[in-house]
Amino acid sequence: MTEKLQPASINGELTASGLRFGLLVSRFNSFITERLSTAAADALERAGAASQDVDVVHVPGAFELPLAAKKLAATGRYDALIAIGCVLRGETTHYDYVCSETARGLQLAQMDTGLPIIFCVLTCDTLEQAIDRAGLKGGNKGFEAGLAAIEMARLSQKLRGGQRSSAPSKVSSARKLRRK
Ligand code: INI
Repeated sequence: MTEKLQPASINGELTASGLRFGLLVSRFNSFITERLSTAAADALERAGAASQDVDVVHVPGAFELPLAAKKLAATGRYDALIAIGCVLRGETTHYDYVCSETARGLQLAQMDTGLPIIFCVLTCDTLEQAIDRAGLKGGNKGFEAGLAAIEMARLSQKLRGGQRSSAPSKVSSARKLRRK
């Protein structure tokens, strides 16, 4: 009988000690974006990041996030960036342009530079929906973005170095952090 195949598992651990992060925060709808930013920083801190290793950069609106992200990435100082914004649907098509260009620009910046850039831009029809995603009913998307930044930073380190591990899954590690 042949043994069952046991593939090697490559995971990014949720340990942030020694990693450097940049948070890009849009001032537009700051009532929401500041809550997301606080929760993202909380996730980084709980996972062991040090204050001196986390920078916060403000931009006017979500549309400005991609350029600022690309410039921060080019400094070579960071292991991951988190782009934080909140776009609320208005009565014109402005919303569609801001959403699509912000998402496209951030993905381009991430692919061009090879640095993980976490997409923490809420795109909502109403302020109520945004509030639910920034700390109330739906949890906080900023905290999730913080965890994603740590995981992608660690995974990128491994994929650069070709290391393998059988670390615990993302889900179990995330649960442990939330219990702290
Ligand atoms: N920017 C946002 O981050 N959220 C919005 O909801 C928004 N709306 O609704 O207009 C918004 N517009 C500003 C935009 O991001 C740019 O800052 C502006 O167009 C200048 O380039």
